[in-house]
Amino acid sequence: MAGLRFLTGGESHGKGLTALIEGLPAGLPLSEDDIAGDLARRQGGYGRGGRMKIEKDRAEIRGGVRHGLTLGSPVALWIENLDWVNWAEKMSAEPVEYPGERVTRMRPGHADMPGALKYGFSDVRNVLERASARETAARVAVGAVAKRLVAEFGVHFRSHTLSIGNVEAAVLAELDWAAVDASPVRCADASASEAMVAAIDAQKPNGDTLGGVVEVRAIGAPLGLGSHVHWDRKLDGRIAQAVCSINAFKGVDFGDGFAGTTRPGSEVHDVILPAEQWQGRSWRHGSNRHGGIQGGMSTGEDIVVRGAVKPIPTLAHPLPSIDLDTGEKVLAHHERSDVCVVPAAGVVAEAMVAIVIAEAWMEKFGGDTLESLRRAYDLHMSGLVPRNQLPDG
Ligand code: EPS
Repeated sequence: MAGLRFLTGGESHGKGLTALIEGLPAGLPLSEDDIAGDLARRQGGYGRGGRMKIEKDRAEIRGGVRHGLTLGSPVALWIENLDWVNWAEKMSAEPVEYPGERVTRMRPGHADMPGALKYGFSDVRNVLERASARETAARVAVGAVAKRLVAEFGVHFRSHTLSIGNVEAAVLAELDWAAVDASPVRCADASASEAMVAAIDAQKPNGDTLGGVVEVRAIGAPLGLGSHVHWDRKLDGRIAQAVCSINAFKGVDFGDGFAGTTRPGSEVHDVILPAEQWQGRSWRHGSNRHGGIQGGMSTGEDIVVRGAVKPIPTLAHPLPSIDLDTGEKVLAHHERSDVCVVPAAGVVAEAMVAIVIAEAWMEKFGGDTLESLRRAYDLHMSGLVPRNQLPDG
């Protein structure tokens, strides 16, 4: 089924991150600058730790593009870890004399415990290096490529922060995306933004961390991505999987989602009303409580996805845990860490939603070239009209 797929490789303090994207059409304009902006957005956000002062993420295109256009072959990306020089011995691929202290004090809430036991490691570092959210830099690079593809058809993506800790943004009828970009926590509500910064500051001396909720919108996706016919073709199911796969994400909902469960159906479902020409049709939903997906298919409305981000589990004041070697009670391992990653998590979620939309796009419109994709897209769009307006209708 995969119309587009990708893999990433690399550890947090290894030499760098690799991403390989398979299934892009030939002829798509693509440059490293198309990827740079999102990588920089992911690195920002109030509440990050010392690592982001070291890294200056930039994706190098190492394959699949010639003279600014994709070739239809896999696009290979490389992001260097600038911190690698400080870890060259500890993270060496070759055997070394001093591999560094082993990590054995497993962090509650991290991949440490299940990972070390499942893979039979005596050093938790063998798990935590790959489980680290550093890997999300590679996903954001892939997401930028996915965005570049669907941008050819006018689709774009936004994200913002809805809450951090117990500070919630006001529900705004119109979101000011410039205000989101200007906010250190990527929140459109200026007073909530200030309160979120204060909440993060308040946790720092406690050595504690904060989670929150982010929202992603895919704007301009046409009706008909995904399908109702099989569980694994449903667009909402696929987006949920992709967003939940991001480090620290614990929940996903669409449109009114969980909030809609407290109201009767008549107050939840979006009525379909006559409208001035909209996407070729003379009707449109009166609201978008469904979040742009019905029956596993996009409806043409904005796709609205929210993700719950737990407070990250690396605490400067560590929680009680167990030592992997001895089984005795200890305090969990702590290195340098972030207080809050919610603003960055929104950028990562945006990338994952873009990847699923681009995947579904390639399945629906297929094609080896951007031009053939365009033809299939135009044909599809011309059919989304009342039956009596079809040539043989
Ligand atoms: C992370 C711990 C921190 C974060 C890291 C994820 O890294 P370090 O241990 O080097 O201080 O900064 O995130 C990134 C490196 C990144 O690029 O987002 C963890 O344990 O998950």
